[in-house]
Amino acid sequence: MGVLVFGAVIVMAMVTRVASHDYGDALTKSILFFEGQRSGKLPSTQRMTWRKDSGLQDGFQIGKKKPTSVVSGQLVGASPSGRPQLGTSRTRSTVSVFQRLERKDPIEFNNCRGDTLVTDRGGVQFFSKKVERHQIACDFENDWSETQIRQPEFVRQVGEGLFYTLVDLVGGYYDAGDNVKFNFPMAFSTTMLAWSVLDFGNFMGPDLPHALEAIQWATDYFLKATSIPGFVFVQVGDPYGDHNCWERPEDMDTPRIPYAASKQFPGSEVSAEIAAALAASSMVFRSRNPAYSARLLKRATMVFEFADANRGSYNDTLGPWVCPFYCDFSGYEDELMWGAAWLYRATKEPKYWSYVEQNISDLEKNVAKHTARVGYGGGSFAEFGWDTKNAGINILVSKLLLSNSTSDAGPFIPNADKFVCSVLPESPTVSVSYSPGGLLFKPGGSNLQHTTALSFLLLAYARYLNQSNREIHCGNVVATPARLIQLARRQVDYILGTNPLNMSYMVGYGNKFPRKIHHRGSSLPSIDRYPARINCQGGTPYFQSNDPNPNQLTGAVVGGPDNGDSYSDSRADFVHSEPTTYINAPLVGLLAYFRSYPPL
Ligand SMILES: *[C@@H]1O[C@H](CO)[C@@H](O)[C@H](O)[C@H]1NC(C)=O
Ligand SMILES: *[C@@H]1O[C@H](CO)[C@@H](O)[C@H](O)[C@H]1NC(C)=O
Ligand SMILES: *[C@@H]1O[C@H](CO)[C@@H](O)[C@H](O)[C@H]1NC(C)=O
Ligand SMILES: *[C@@H]1O[C@H](CO)[C@@H](O)[C@H](O)[C@H]1NC(C)=O
Ligand SMILES: *[C@@H]1O[C@H](CO)[C@@H](O)[C@H](O)[C@H]1NC(C)=O
Ligand SMILES: [Ca+2]
Repeated sequence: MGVLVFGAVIVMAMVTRVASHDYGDALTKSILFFEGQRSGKLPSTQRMTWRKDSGLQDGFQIGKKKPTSVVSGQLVGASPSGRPQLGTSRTRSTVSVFQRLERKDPIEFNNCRGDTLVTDRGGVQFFSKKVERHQIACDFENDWSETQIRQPEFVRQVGEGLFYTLVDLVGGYYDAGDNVKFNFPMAFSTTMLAWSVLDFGNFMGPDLPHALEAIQWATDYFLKATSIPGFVFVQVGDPYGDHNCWERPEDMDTPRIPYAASKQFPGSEVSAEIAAALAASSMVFRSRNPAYSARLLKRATMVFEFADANRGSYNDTLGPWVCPFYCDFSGYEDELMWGAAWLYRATKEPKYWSYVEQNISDLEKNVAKHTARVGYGGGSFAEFGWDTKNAGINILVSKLLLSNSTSDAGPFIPNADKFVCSVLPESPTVSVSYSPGGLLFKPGGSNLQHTTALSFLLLAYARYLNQSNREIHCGNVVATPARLIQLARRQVDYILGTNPLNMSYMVGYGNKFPRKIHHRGSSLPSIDRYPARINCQGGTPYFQSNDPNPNQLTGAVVGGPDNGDSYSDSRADFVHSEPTTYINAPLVGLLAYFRSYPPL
């Protein structure tokens, strides 16, 4: 016993003596990762060259018959890309949907303009004889009424908010290891990239231009996704079709259905998060590209207005296609508040401040209402991620309040303090857990998303606190800004390799890192090496192979180890081996800061 304790002390001493990480190298890579996730026409400056153009028809597919690729029979071995959070387990409804996809007979029906629309491939692809480019097929309000659809029960299954028109939706990012463009997490990742640049851009050195490019790759796409007044595209690609295949994005032949929120089919969480992303990004580009910045801000205000005026969750309007992938668990109220907070920062218009101030007290209730079943440990003020913005709102607003001694703090600063006390391991009210090796854990898959997002908030808040000479009291425990920064650094160091396995969870950083990540493009040979098409099922042997991935997705941070610090490096184990854009986005800011402030 005594010997064991002694051994543990030695290990800990050695871990703390480990040489400082090369945060600059990790920063470069963390941004490079976004190039590997790009959809659309790649520019000549593309550095991750094994990736090629893809999704060039996104938004234009309707009216063009494409070869079908969904084959009858068993599912490919590919597990669906998964990133549930909040302790919900992923629902595997894939099989029943697969049967739905197998349906052979097309369905014909007329839309409000009299165009004949034919569904194909089991009702997931739509064709119109008369739809013109860039023109809305018909007034959405009058469309999809059941009397015009010959088989309403089927179309309901498909999703009533299904949108069919031709609109340029080329660009944006694949969220993770699959080829769907999920705008909800994409927008959150963009907001976090923008916040990273706003707070830590000065520390990015030669990587700053690349961070700006990474933001603009998303905002250019969001301008397209919100280009038709009254509509906000929330997703491109039928996720079931996509997840049934293991295909390179460059070979994609799965249905690229665009889904949109509208007045009649609200999607306030996605719309408000897109507004937040556009507003935050407008601040990033304000001095660098004033015309572009103004465009982003104008669109942000319009999209926010749309989200607020047509309140509702895309769960309810597009549920069959957005759940169980990026369901809205926490409700849309937090995104409205978050969008308003970013718009207040970007415009300084008092109406946005009143919006935040007047609604904040309801937020906790609202979120509690939605998440009673899921059960947040410690209250919603402690939550931050693509689904729940609460902790982020409090900390974002605290910056404004702490620098403004005349204003009343309201619940924001106390809530931000409570957030810190829910994360600090020595706090009496800690609600997260830590692995024996020191990694922060929260329930739900893809754990490093929690680690990076919460660490980002700790660092950002520490700097706001320091500027106003504050420290936090968690019961009898005093949390200084320096302590918050130390904890955030500890988490980043763990990710980079200061952990019991000595394993970096960032692909391409250090010598020991994940080799078999759950990522279609990375695990299949690149077009350069294998130009022939690899179809839907053709990728299965690569998915099942025990070989390392042929293409290095440099900078990708995976879901991470389990809560016993083990990692199996298995492609099928998507909860642990899949990278996502929202794991990396907050990490970009953290690495920038630590690059300039290495440990003393
Ligand atoms: C959205 O759907 C999920 C899964 O069905 C559910 O758990 C969640 O409560 C829903 N969210 C809202 C805001 O209704
Ligand atoms: C927020 O406050 C405004 C008044 O500023 C009110 O009109 C609006 O309904 C509130 N929004 C929510 C989501 O409760
Ligand atoms: C900061 O204080 C000034 C003066 O009281 C006030 O006009 C302004 O709205 C305050 N800003 C915030 C974010 O409270
Ligand atoms: C805290 O503020 C002091 C004084 O402005 C500054 O010198 C120091 O660098 C700040 N520390 C951090 C971690 O920001
Ligand atoms: C990790 O590195 C430390 C220090 O170099 C070493 O003592 C330990 O055995 C390594 N652990 C593993 C699992 O490789
Ligand atoms: Ca939410």
